[in-house]
Amino acid sequence: MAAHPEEFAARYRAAGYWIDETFADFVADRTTRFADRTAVVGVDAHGTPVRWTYAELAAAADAAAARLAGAGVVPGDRVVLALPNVVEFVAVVLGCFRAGILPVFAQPGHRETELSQFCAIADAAAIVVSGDTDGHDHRALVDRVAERLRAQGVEPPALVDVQQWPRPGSSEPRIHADPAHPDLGTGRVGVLRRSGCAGSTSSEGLFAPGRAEEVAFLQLSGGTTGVAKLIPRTHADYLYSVRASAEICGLGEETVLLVVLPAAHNFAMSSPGILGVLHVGGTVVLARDPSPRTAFRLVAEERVTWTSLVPPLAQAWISSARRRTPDLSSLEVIQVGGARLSDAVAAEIGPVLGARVQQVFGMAEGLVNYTRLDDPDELVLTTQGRPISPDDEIRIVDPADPDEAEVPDGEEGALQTRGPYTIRGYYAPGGADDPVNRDAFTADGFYRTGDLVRRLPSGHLVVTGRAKDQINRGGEKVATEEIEGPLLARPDVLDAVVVGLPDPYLGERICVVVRPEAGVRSGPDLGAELTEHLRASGLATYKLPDQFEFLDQFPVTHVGKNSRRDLRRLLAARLSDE
Ligand code: OOB
Repeated sequence: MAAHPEEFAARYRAAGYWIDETFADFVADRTTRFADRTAVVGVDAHGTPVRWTYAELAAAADAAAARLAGAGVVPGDRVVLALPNVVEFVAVVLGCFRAGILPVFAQPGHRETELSQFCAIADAAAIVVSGDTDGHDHRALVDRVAERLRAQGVEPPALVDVQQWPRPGSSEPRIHADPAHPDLGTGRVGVLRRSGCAGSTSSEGLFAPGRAEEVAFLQLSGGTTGVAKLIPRTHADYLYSVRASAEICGLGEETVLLVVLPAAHNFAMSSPGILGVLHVGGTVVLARDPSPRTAFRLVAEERVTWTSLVPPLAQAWISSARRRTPDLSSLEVIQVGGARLSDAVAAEIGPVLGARVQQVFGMAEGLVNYTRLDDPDELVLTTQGRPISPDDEIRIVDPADPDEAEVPDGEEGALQTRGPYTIRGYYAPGGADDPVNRDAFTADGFYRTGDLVRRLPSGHLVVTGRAKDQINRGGEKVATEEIEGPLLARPDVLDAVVVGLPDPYLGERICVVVRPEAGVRSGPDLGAELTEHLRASGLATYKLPDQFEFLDQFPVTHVGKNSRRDLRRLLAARLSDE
């Protein structure tokens, strides 16, 4: 796993981007400084409403850390979190930070395919779930994950179920009462236990928390291959993006942020997100479900000032607000990002929802672009913003050129980036030489985003397309390989190609084009059977196909590979005929 070369690190320190603050310091400082202010509003894992001051949040974080310790987790360990938007999520994240445990930010929609990969790659000591969530038994899910890992010879993680914790507010164990881990909660711990990252040049110190330039947690990459990629973010790099984001967005103690998107996502976490709000002493309101009804009620009740949406949710808010005329008078800014917001929808947000729009084009690997609050409307409504940092380096290259020459100013090309909060490599077994890193990073350390963009003279980027094998389904990223793999394993499927089709609501929907074996009856029944197969294979719920099409022959490229582009065209023609 490549770190930033010293020459760059020195520059980022000198510029004041990287400072000597860890997440343990951050939590200790903010929860003390803002002790009596309201930090978190939401429901717990049982659905009971909870309000925590910063002091209460600190206590809940300590209690969560103690529970992880009780499950055998020690500082330096990685712990996979797959929680819905409940208050325990914030407590566990902050508890990990205080205890020097590294969270791996999974989603409650992930299933055994994803979770077992995250556990294996991160060598996770525990997995934290909310037992019975949205109609799915997550305890049984963790059992299946353990089974898979055992079959691969990997030690399974301990199960931690927040639904089995005492309810927030009931008497909590104090962290210092745990004699086995006297340093937990002090941020002064640096114990290494499990094997660490095999690809690092020196595993010594990699997981030593308490040092700002060490890895603090692992985020997930949207993914372009069948194998998961974990993103190592350091205290220094991430906290820089948090501070800078809070400043660009003008957050303050009076900010009330409504978190509608999955809380563990990078957008909800840090752009400026939960951490940006805790940085300045504001209030985080968690919506347990993303429906406009729940969101509108919370906006009115909590006088929410700020929220972050993906484009389909922005559309849902607009159509719902037209019918119900909710009280959204407290809302100042609605951020939209994660997928391309159409200029038409962008233009409706202000008039219908009564808030200013901010477009956000970011990635868990690092780079985040914002339209600025004082940008002219023209830029706010038609661009995806400009980078956070003056030291974010942007290179726009010819995607068809093997030498990756830069395109002339203003022309479309593939976006590459490097900077103070963009990783130099994934957390991969082979380190810098691992194939995932060789494909995703250039020799001089730029991350190949796979996005096609155009840059305006102002520095604002317009996202024009994509050059990666990924579908962006309303902000949720799915690698085509993840779906194709399990389907190709079936004897009745000769070939399968997954393509994203334009969708007025999702932006793109997942279409699987199947070429059945000779004699296999295709049609809706086969589609339903294949969906069931994917579900049973343990694929995340949000990756299940929206649509199946059956073809006897696939268009191929000149080198004989299936052509996704021609397939997409063929389907568009076929669907418009119907
Ligand atoms: C955010 O992060 P990820 O890691 O889930 O996905 C990153 C990818 C980008 O490479 C791009 O393909 C797409 O999502 N994307 C957008 C976009 N924002 C993200 N495409 C078009 N327009 C946009 N506004 O999605 C993420 C991370 C931090 C903040 C916001 C979003």
